[in-house]
Amino acid sequence: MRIDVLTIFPGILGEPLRESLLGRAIEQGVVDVRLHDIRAFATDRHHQVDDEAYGGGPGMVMKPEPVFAAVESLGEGERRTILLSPAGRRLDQDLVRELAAERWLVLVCGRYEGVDERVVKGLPAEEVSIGDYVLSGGEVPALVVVEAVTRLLPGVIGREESHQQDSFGHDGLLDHPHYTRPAEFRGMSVPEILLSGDHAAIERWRRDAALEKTRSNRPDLLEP
Ligand code: JD8
Repeated sequence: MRIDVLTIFPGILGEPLRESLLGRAIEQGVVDVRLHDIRAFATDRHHQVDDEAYGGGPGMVMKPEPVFAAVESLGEGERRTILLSPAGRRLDQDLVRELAAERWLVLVCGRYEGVDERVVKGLPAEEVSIGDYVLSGGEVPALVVVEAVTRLLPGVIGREESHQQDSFGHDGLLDHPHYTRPAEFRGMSVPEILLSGDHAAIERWRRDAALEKTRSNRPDLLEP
């Protein structure tokens, strides 16, 4: 899969993309992530990417021309263009699966008060939000999309990191609690059953514990 990320702060994404699972996926060529500096597509003397809001008020708005020029520099082809925005469709694992089925994604990161609305209408771009809290720009949301999508690509997750049983897998439950050595830590013991070697009993315990954790922490996930 190819993912192009358009931003005025490519540095925010550079290092995180080189680390861990994501770094390995990129190195193996499973995903081809390309960062583009929107400022390089501003044609005026000062490479201005923002301007005052029509209608007045505080704060600046990202200009449409450099964003369009950056997107158009990518060439043609079947792709989904996404603008990260607090006004967007909320990202969940269903949307992540949908995006992971695409061949090519273009992620546009705004800053300031946001991007000129003609970017949505004209590119066109779908708006996606990673959640109901306020961030300063679309870069961290874009990184979230890249990581969530990349994990689902064939060959990225091995036996070690199996996602068949992950939280928000197809069963829609939170994950069961996990324990590792030591068997007792600061007076807290690992549940006996996990030390028993009885794999069927362990499976039942994990299923119950996942259900209980979901009831307790996220009852909304159990509603029909
Ligand atoms: C893009 C500018 C900041 C947004 C005024 C200053 C996503 N879940 C999310 N929360 N926040 C964002 C996000 C915030 C952004 C931009 C994404 C571009 N800002 C603006 C409007 C209110 N602040 C996001 N995805």
